[in-house]
Amino acid sequence: MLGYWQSVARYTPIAILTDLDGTLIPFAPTPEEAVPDAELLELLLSLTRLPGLHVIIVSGRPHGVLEHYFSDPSIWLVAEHGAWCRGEGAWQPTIDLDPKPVQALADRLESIAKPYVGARVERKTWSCAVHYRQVRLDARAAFGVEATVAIDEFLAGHPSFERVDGNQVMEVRAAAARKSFAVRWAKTQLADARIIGIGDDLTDEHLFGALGPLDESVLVRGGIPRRSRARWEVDGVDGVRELLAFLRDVRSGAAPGRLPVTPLPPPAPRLVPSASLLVISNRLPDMRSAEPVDPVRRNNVGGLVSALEPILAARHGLWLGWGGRVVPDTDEPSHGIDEGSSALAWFDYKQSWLRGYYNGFCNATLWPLFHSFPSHVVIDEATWRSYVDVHDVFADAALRHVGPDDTIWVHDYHLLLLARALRARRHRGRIGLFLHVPFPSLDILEMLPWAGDVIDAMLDFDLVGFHTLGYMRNFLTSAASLSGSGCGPEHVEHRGRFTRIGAFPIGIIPESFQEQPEPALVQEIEGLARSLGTEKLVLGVDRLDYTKGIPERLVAFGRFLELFPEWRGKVSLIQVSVPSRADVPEYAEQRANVEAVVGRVNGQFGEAHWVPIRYLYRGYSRAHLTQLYRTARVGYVTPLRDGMNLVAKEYVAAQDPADPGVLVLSQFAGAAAEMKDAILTNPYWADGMARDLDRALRMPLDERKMRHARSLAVVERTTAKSWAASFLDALSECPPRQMEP
Ligand code: ADQ
Repeated sequence: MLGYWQSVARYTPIAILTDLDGTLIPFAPTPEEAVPDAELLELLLSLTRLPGLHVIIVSGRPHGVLEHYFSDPSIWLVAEHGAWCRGEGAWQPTIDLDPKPVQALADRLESIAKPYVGARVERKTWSCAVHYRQVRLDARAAFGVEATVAIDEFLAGHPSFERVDGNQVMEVRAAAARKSFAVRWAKTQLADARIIGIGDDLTDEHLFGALGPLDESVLVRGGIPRRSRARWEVDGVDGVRELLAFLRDVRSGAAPGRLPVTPLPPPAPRLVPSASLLVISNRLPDMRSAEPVDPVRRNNVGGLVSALEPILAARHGLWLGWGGRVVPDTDEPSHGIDEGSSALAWFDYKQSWLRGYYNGFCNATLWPLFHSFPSHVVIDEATWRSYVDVHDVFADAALRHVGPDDTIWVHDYHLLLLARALRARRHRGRIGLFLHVPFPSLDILEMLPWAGDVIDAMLDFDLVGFHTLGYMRNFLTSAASLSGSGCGPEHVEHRGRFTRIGAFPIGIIPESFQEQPEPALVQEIEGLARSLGTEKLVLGVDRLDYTKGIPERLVAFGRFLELFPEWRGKVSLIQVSVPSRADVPEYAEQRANVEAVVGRVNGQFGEAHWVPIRYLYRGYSRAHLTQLYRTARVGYVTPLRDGMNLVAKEYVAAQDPADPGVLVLSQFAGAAAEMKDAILTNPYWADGMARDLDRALRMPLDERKMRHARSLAVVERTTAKSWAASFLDALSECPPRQMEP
């Protein structure tokens, strides 16, 4: 651990983002009495004098107070939980809201507080806090009722504000002001900076939650023990100061003192006590119909099921969706509940829904549109109408299972209008959407005649989550342009509705790709490799879909054999493609196309003792996939566009750390935003892909080990479980919706 923290301390550039009260200085009976001392100022300045190191104080205090305490411009400041920041220049506001209403609330709270000795109202620009620590115990209840009535009335008319209760303080503040803003701001000001976030209270959890896989989060122990997203902890203000001195001394080459941090175990998913949780996806994880079970679908949702199951079980939750059976339009679709390890509420589709909604608008319009394939996009008003209508079916089905205040988590592009349909049925509870596919740029989205409607309906969700910051930015730009909404860095405000926007990169359950395989399975995969007459294997694993870039990959492999003839007879590519949407004509075409390229490359280069490409059109069990991943020297994951791409993470998880393979990853997969130690490649350029493959095959062991260790750290940090927990945490923090009477 000492060596690890020494390497953290030497990293350049580094940014220390630290809270003030309870972290750098101890709490005092009133904020005015908690003041930075000379020793602290000297410690902070000695850090900012070191090249490549920045100190940013991130506090809930008013910006004027921070300015007064830290006038030296080398210390950067983020005040009022992210509403103001001061970097190289003058103070900048980060939110665009009229502060007058909250100031009027502060006036009202002050007049309520007057007769209560000890009650104090603290004013900030977009917030006000009511402190009642010093109000006599027997007067607190009466004061609390009066203040709460005033605050509730205010919140009913001002959806951009929220109430946050602290230790003997109630605060009303702009919902957009979050300490997570400080992380994004630091990353834009200081490109490639590694962040050490330090804090003690709940608002610091937003900061910890926004940190990337290479950043460090440090919880300051002192108050009531609580669950935290932090990776490390220190003991009180003294521990923080000791840590800062350690960082300074290591970095400046002086003899460091004791390292005061200890590791914290990763948090268990928070199981928010609530009546229930309803998860909705187009298709249910397990089919109750008599159809043969499609292994990909099972595998595909496997991560989702394992991530969501404990949460659903603890909250008496339910998963709702299409059970997989289709009935003629003349029949009444049936519905029911299957009780299993998690309860599944299913209903049947009518034939016309499958045609118009699922194969039509979902798969022939939204899928290519969101993956930026404009030439594949079909625009058809009839399928759009079907899409709108099926949302009513889903909304009615949902309300059979939840009360008006329950939380609903909706998945993917099939259900973008669902919050609107639920609000129309007076659902007040929180509704979140997670989009598993990319969100395109505005110029692509605008191809859709109903783009404005779609965006407007998405703003009826309380939280919309994406895999990456890039998709999130595309959404914010589209929302601002198509619906004229007001956008902050992490929210959209439109017609009195407030929608939080966030990036929640999905992960896998790494352990399930690290189990020891049965010896028979090892032999089977070894036999497969031997039958190809090769020394090294390159592996592609995908659903057979045009977005996955399979023909392009095979063409690039042919090019690789042309450009690097020394590899002929020594390297083979195994491409595993699982059937997908085979009833859509375009997908059948894709299959024929892939088979044609395989034939061409094998015909051109193959020899009696060596097969260049082995194409396997089938699904495999997880154990088989794991062993294939382990055997392959290169994971060739080159989609033309992909929301995340879990195969990239599975490949990394399955490697032997002592002799790992190399991941060659498309720069257009969402995973590329996190997996910076893969070899990133451009799937549209065959020669570039060929050279990247050559480089991966020649990579020395030391470099392979180093890149793999860093990629594995990413895969283990953001798992399927932490993804589900952080989305639900963020959803539970959304201010409740006020319904119009
Ligand atoms: P998919 O487009 O299905 O998912 P991906 O993330 O790669 O893409 O997941 C595919 C899953 O299917 C993997 O778990 C893989 O192991 C499995 N699989 C693929 N081929 C298989 C085979 N032949 N046999 C067995 N299993 C196979 C969508 C988005 C992605 C996003 C996920 C999750 O398109 O971008 O990563 O959702 O949000």
